[in-house]
Amino acid sequence: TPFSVRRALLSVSDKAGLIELATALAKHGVEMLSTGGTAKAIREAGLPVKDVSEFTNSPEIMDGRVKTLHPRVHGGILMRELPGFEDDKQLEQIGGAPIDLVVVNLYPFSATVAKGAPYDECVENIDIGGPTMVRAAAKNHARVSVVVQPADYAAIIASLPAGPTLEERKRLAARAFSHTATYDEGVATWFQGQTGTGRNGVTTLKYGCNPQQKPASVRGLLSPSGPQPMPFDVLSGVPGWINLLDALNAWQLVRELAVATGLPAAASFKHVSPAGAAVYAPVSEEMLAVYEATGKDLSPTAIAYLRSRQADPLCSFGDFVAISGVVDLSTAQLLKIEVSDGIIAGGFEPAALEILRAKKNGAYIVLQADPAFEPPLFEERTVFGVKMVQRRAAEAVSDATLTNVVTSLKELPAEAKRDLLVAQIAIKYTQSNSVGYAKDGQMVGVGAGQQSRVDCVKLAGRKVETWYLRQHPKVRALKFKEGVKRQERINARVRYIEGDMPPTEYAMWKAQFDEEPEPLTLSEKAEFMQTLTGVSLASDAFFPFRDSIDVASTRGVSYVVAAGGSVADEEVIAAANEYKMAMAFSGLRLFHH
Ligand code: 93A
Repeated sequence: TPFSVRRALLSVSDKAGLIELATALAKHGVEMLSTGGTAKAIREAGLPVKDVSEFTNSPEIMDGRVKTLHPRVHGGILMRELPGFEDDKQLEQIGGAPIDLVVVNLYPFSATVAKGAPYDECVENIDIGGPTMVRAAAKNHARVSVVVQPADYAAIIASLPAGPTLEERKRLAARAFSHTATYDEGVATWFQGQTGTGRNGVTTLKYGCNPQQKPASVRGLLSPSGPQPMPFDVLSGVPGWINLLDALNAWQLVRELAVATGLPAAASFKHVSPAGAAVYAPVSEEMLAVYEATGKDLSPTAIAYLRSRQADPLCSFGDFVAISGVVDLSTAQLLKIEVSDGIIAGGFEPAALEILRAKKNGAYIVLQADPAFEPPLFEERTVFGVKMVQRRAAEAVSDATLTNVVTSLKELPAEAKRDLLVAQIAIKYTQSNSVGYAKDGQMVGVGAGQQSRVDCVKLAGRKVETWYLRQHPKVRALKFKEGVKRQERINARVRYIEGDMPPTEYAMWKAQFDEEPEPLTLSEKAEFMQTLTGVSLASDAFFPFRDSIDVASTRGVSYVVAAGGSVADEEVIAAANEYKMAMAFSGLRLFHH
């Protein structure tokens, strides 16, 4: 039911379109009440208007801080004209009169902040009276229309003299509450930045996903109990967007891995997927030599990181590191020589922190995670103007995912269980599709972000092959010239193993050695790969065909965990049986984006 508009209250900071609206209201005999500047503008246009101070019989005071905050205004807006209510009588008793249309737009708080105004000016631009009227009018949309932006004036003009219908008033009310909610969010966020420091404040990022995506920032969530802290403090450096995505994913990974295994855990991230991840396990002298880490004093945490970095040291170049516990001196010394972007950890020994802070001339990013932090159960993000909300993947990967062994071979030895857990937890934080191979508590091949499952299995399998062939006697025997740098040696070994260098590249490669190395032949590689066994493979969803199992069989896979639930399950189980693999169906899909 449309109501005829008897009385309107206009109080606008943005005066655009005001006179057109006031002209139409005047033409339809609507009485206009207005505040200082708005009244002045209407009056100057030669239209009749009553000052709110006259309506309330109470002057605007305190430089306009109190102008509409009066029972005659709020009674006039909130008054119900319904049977059984005596609101009209009560309004009359206080000398008020019904207001049917409220046209308000608020002090430009965000624009004031954006132009870099001083603190006091920002505070002065927090509108109090405006939102109060807007909320009151929106609440009483059964009778009152509320307009918060010039864009809606035309529709109001068109609706006169009856005024907007109930349906329209509801839409206007929804718009009004969205308006005040975002307005208050702007104020709350500003205060978060003013009053909070570190994880309790707003952190400006180096830039967003790309250098041209500026400005960029992060902050904890606003909540009914106040701004929430972020899960980390920045101890050194200025993180960028991707650094933080790496850090937040990597931290979750190592945290879950340490809980699941009871061991120190580490991860080495690149582009929001792990290049490697590992828990502590003893390393042989032979492996230390392959990893060029002989003769170092390595703590369990340092070994966990060494193993996470050495899964795929080519990919880990410039990584973001996560350590589940406290970074000790041994780990920091290991990191000192690696090209790396930053680290997140549960803590830092002072001497370790000093080393890390000095890295990259002080640009190395050091984040201290709060081990006790728990995120809310629901998470949201915006993509292309769409807000997406979901329950987060809160369920921990546990032994329970390994109880439904579907193959003829039923036994999963303790080491296999550990490796299957490590692999599942690693791919839980890997961009999908993903699969991961693990051995001895170490990821030895992670395949991320492929659209087909078998491509993941192949990609990660190629990494497993490279990792394992680095242990081949011919690779270990490569004698580099003096002065060839660490990363160059790493890359050169990988290219030697891959064996697909075009002539120009080969000439440059060869120049790194005193003597031209003999090639590593296909048959030598195949023969060596035969000796790899006991590898565990985890998939973030079911296998849609047996092809993935066929590929996995060439990389020493003995144990598999996948979600299961494909129409091809029987065929996949049969394939696993042919290769004498033990395979569990976890029933848990682990897609991650
Ligand atoms: O300072 S206030 O919070 N106190 C008030 O009582 C009040 N009433 C309206 N600000 C108040 N307003 C705001 O004044 C409106 O939201 C609008 O943005 C502005 C219009 O003032 P003027 O008509 O003097 O230009």
